[in-house]
Amino acid sequence: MKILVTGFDPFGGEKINPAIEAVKRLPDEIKGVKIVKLEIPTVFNKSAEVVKKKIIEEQPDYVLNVGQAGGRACLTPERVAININDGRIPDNVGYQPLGEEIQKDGPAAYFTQLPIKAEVKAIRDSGIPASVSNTAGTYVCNHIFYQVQYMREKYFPKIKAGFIHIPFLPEQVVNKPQMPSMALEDIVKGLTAALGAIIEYDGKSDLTSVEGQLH
Ligand code: PCA
Repeated sequence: MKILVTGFDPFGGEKINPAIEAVKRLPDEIKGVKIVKLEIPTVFNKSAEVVKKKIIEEQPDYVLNVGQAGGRACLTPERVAININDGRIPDNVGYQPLGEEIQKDGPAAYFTQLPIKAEVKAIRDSGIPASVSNTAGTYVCNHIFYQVQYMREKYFPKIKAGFIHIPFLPEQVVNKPQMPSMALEDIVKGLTAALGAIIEYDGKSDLTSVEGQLH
């Protein structure tokens, strides 16, 4: 079995993106499963082309995309990707879509195939805070999550795919004292635990646990 894990490059004026920093530091193998790592640009469409090329090359069983969610305090496996590009800021080539569909012939949304509740439990069991998220936003992270789901539907039906958002690193918030952050080694530990859960739940349905939110 093989899992492709991607991390975005820095965007929005940041010098670093914890996503690619953490992805780079993941083990090359977890529970006997090969982990293939890939840096992708924070750019609408181009990010999807880069991931598609790597899927064709590597033929992974799973794809997990990882992105920075500045302001979140814990690791958040995402439940759903929606068919909209609505940039609050331009991407890394200056493109700022304001409410366009990602795919004209795609559904409004896709649910992940990954066991998000099992991921959350495994991350917490490793000593790192986690919760299920019900929105990946409307920027490049939601975009890649949606695009991989669309690719899966059209070209790679055997793949299972999903997304995890992660907090800022402490060095990104030294001048923002109210902003949460998490040490890189803790993010790596949490992602490793989440990947362990994905592997363990291969072929099984997700854990049943209380992770719903009122709003
Ligand atoms: N986070 C952004 C895009 C790249 C990243 O790491 C997002 O949440 O959309």
